[in-house]
Amino acid sequence: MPYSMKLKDWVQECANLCKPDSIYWCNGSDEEYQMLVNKMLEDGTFHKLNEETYPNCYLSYSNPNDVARVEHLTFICTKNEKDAGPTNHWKSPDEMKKIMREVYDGCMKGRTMYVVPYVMGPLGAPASKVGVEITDSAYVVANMKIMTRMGQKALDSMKDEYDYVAGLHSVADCNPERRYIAHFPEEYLIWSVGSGYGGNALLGKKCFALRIASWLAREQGWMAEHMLILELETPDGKKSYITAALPSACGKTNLAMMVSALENEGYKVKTVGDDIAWMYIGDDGRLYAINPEAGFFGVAPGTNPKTNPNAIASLHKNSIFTNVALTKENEPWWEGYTKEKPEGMKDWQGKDYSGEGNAAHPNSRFTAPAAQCPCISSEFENPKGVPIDAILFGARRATNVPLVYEALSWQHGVFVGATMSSETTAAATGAVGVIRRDPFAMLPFIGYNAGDYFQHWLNMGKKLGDKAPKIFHINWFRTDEDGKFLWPGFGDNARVLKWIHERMEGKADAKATAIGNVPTPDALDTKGLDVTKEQIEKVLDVNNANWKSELPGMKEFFDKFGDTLPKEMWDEYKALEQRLG
Ligand code: OXD
Ligand code: MN
Repeated sequence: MPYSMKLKDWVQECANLCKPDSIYWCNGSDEEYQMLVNKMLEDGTFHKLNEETYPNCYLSYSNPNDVARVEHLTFICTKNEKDAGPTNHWKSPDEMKKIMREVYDGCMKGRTMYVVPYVMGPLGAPASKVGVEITDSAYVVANMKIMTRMGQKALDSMKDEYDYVAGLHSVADCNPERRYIAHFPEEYLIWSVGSGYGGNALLGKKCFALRIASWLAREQGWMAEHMLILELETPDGKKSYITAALPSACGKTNLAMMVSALENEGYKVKTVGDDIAWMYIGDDGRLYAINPEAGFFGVAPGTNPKTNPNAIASLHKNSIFTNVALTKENEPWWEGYTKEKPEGMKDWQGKDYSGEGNAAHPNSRFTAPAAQCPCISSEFENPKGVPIDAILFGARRATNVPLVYEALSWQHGVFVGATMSSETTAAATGAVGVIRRDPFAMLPFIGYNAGDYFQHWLNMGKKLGDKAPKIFHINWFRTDEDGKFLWPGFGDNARVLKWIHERMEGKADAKATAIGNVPTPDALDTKGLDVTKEQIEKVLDVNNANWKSELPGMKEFFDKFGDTLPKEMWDEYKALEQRLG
């Protein structure tokens, strides 16, 4: 999986272009981390939090114009436009490089250029891969230390001097007019300029582990997905592994770290990953997943000891907070952390908080080491990964979409993934709460033509045959007429996992509907739950008339793909249309 230049030559080429004062190769040691922290404390990038309650934790404010992923400035630069497909922004590699070279030219004058080698995936795992990020941001280096296996160990993991995905990053002048997140998948190359925000700047995450990796995965016969990986221990003491694709800021971290409401019944949840899964077919023909990341870059707002005690425990030491508010006690705070707003806070830009509007930015984040998570699975570092029994697709939908349903086959499951739609969130700039199609929760992350991506999913299903995981769709966010959530969510989502598990064992009842198999109200374990039978019926309801109104949007989306849409997707569309009557 080679980049075309020897690592040292590429670093020199980048230095010639960006003209830094000095070049620093990161070794990944704790001393180095401390050195970077000290530098950032000195120049004001980092603010030290309360050492007693948040030891070794720091707060950083971003430029207010730079708080989220910028999908409109994110490009897939393939030689042929068709290879980027209708869901990506495209520019030819030559044109994009010409534009970006002008921004890069001399952008690191007066700065240090950090060379950050990193491994995505457990060390020594056959599915792991090396990346090297060049950046002028110490904040990025510190985050990469938490989010990846970074430093000398990555250099040691390279098979030869070409064995890496290359990523050049500079915050430059952080100008939204000169901000580009560009991918050159044919070259295994990423160029990012003008932003310091995680998803744009920590190049191991979205740029490599999803966009470039999805391209590689198609070439090489595996899958790179925007999915959490959870371990479900069942009363018989067995462990199942489930991946779930949900759009950004729709609760992947909460689901992955859930404290099960059914622990007493023996259903326990452990975390393998909260954002990205790399999946490959093992020697036994089953699908295995590794988490390429080593940390969590989680959405802070809404996270509290009730909604996600494991995240709160994970972030209490050795963590970085970005764009949260600051209390008088020098502790981080965000909307939903505590019921009452503390008095005398600074807001996410470090200004005295007036009490009006948000104190923390809606997309404020914590960066925390996965190893600190109390519920991290013992399989987290397993180089083989974990065998996947079920794949869930999820969305944030107030209407129409029931709490859970089971796809009728792998092919139907691919159709369910391809037609996913969800309300937009603050993780990307743009309007929040608008319904958009988000196939496989990968709309902003598929590094090639999404039609070819659907075909790749179909091909993987054929290879897996009867060993393919079962596919389900979940929606925790359905509301009643008054806009109130019908389902309690959080730990009670274990009740849905129980039904899914029992379906896989051939035990639980389901009702066939036009869209797939939905639990009968009695098949869902609602013992001890304070919801009415009517509410359960509502949250599971599939209304054919309403679902018919979903069809035109699906068709419009599929029409964009022309001949790159697999015929099977139209077959499934017609079958759904027919079942809806
Ligand atoms: C993320 C995202 O940060 O999806 O994980 O935006
Ligand atoms: Mn994500």
